[in-house]
Amino acid sequence: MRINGARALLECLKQEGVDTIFGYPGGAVIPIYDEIYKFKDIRHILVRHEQGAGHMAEGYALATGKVGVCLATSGPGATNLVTPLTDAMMDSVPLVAITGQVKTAAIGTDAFQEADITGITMPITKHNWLVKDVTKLPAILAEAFYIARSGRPGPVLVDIPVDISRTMFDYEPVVSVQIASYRPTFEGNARQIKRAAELIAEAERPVLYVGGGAVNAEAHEEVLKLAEQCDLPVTTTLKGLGAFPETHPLSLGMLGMHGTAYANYAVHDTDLLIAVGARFDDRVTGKADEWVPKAKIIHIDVDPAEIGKVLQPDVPIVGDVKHVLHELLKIVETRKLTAWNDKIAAWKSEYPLCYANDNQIRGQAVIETIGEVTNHNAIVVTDVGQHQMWAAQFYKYTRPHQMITSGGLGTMGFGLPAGIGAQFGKPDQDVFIITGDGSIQMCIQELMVATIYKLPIKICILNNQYLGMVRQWQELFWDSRYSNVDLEASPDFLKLAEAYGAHGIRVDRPEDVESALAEAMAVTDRPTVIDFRIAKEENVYPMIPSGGIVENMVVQRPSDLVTLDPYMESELAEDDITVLAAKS
Ligand SMILES: Cc1ncc(C[n+]2csc(CCOP(=O)(O)OP(=O)(O)O)c2C)c(N)n1
Repeated sequence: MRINGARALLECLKQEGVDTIFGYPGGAVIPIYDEIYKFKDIRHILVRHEQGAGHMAEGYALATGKVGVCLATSGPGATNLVTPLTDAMMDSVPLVAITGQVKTAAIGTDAFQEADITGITMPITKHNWLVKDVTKLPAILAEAFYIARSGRPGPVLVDIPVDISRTMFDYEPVVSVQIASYRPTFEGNARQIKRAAELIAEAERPVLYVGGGAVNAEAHEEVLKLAEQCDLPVTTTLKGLGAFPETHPLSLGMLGMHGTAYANYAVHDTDLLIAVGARFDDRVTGKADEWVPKAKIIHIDVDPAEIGKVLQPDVPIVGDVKHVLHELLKIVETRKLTAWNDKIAAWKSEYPLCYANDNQIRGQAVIETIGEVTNHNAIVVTDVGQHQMWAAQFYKYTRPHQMITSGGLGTMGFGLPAGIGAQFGKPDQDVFIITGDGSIQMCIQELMVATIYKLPIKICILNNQYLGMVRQWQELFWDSRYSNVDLEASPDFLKLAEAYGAHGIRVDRPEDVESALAEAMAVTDRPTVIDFRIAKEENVYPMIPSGGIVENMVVQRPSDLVTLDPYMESELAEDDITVLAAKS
C-alpha cells in the first residue's frame, strides 16, 4: 500500500487496537489531521489544552488497562505534554504520545515552534524516538506500543517531522517486535519463590503490602487467593487501591502518611513484609530506615531497578507479579493466623477512620455517601489534596482499575481530564471525579469536552475555599501562617457549570448531600458539577508527618475528635457530636 507517513501512523494505531486518541492540532501535525479527517476507524477527541489530552489518555489507560494515545503539535503543543508524561512515568501508565516536529531540514535552526521534545522528555519517558526516515515509522510505532505496555508500563513519545508525515512510501505492517536491549523478565526465580514460601510458612505476623504494580499486572485474583490461603492481612498503597477488596475482613485499607492507623501499626509490628508491585515510596515509608523494623522483606516486582532502591529485601523476586504469585500459590502452605489477626482487629476497633458528624458538610461524609449510593462500584477519579486522601480512605474500593489518581507526581489538574478519559474507555460505568476548588481550576477547560460528548460524569468539588492540603501543613507545621492558600475568591461553580453546558448543583447542608447525589445520578446526558461547601478547616487524619515514624502518627480517635479539631472545639459542645466510624 503506497501511503504517506501520516496515514501510516493511523494504520499502525489501528493495528495496535487503538480506537480513541486525544489531541489538539497545529501546523506540524496538519498532515496527520488531514488523514484523521478521512480515516473512519479511529475516534479523535478534540481537547482544549494538550495537558488535557495527556491526562485523558492516562485516565483511559488506567480505566481500561489498554495503552492511551495522545497527539500534539510541535513546540508548545509538545511541551504541554510534559506534565502528563511525567505523571505517567511516575505512576507506570502505558501511554504513547505522538508529537509533530518542524521539517527535518529545519531541525536545530530555532525554527518556528521548534522544541527539542525528545531531549526534553528523555527522563520522563521509557523511551522516545525522532523519526528521520518514513520507512522506519511502522517499526518505531510497533516498538513504541510494545515498550509502553510491557514489563513495567510507562509513557513513550514518537516525534514526527512534518515532512515525514507527508512523504509517500510502500507501507508494510510490522507484525512482531524484537528488541535485543529490552527484555523484561517475566518469570521469577524458582529458588527465590520457594524461599518466599518458606518465609511465609514461618512468619507469625506477616503483612501483604500491595501496590499499583498488582493492578497493572491484573494480579488481583492471585493477591486474594494468597491472602485467603495464608490468612494474610493486606494493605495497599494509594495506587494499589482496588487490588484487594476493601470490604474483605483481611483488608487494612491504605497505609502510609494518611493511611489507616491499623495498617501502619501492622507494618510497624510485622515480622514479614511481602511487597507486591509496590515501590516503598516515601509517602508510605516515612523514615525508611526505621520502617518495618522487625521484618524480613520479600519484594516482588517486574522492574529490577526497584529492588533494593529504598530497602534491601531478604528475598528479591523480579518478574511479572501475577505470574510470580501464581507460582507461589502452588507451593505455599495454608495458614491460620488467629492471634495476629485478632491483634489487628483490636487496632481496627480502637482506631477506626472517623470524622465528626455535625452541622457542617464533612468531605469524608461526602465520599462515604458516594460509596453508598454507587454501591462501591463507580470509577473514582481524584485530583490532588485533602479530597484525594479522603477519597482514598472512605470510598471502599472493591476491584482494580476503579481508583484513578495521580500518586507519584501528585498533579493537580489531573482529575477532570483523567475522568473524561476513563468515561470514554468505560462508557457503561459511573465515573465520579472527586476534586478540590483549587484542583478543578487547573484543567477546567476540558469540561467542554465532557459536555460535547454528553458524558454523564459527576464532578464533586469538595469546596473548602482553601488550597486545603497546603493549609493543613501550614496549620500543623508552620504555626498556622496561612500564606497564599485562600481561595475564597473563586468563580461561582454553578454558573461555570452552566456556562459549559453542564448541570450544576450547590450543597450547603449535610442533610442535602444524598439528594444532590441522587439528582446527579439521574442526569445521563451531560456532566454534573456539584459544589459541596464543606467545613473550611478540616484536616486529614491519621497523619504521619513527612519523614516521620509510626510513633509520630497523629491519630484521630472517635473520642478525641473535639480536642483534635480546633475549629470544632470552638464551635460545638461535645454532646453535639456523634461520631461516624467507617464500617470497616
Ligand atoms: C500542579 C500542582 N501544583 C501545586 C501542587 C501542590 N499542592 C498539593 S495539594 C494542594 C492544594 C490542593 O487544593 P484543592 O484542590 O482545593 O484540594 P484540597 O486540598 O482543598 O482538598 C497544592 C497546592 C500540586 N500538587 N500540583
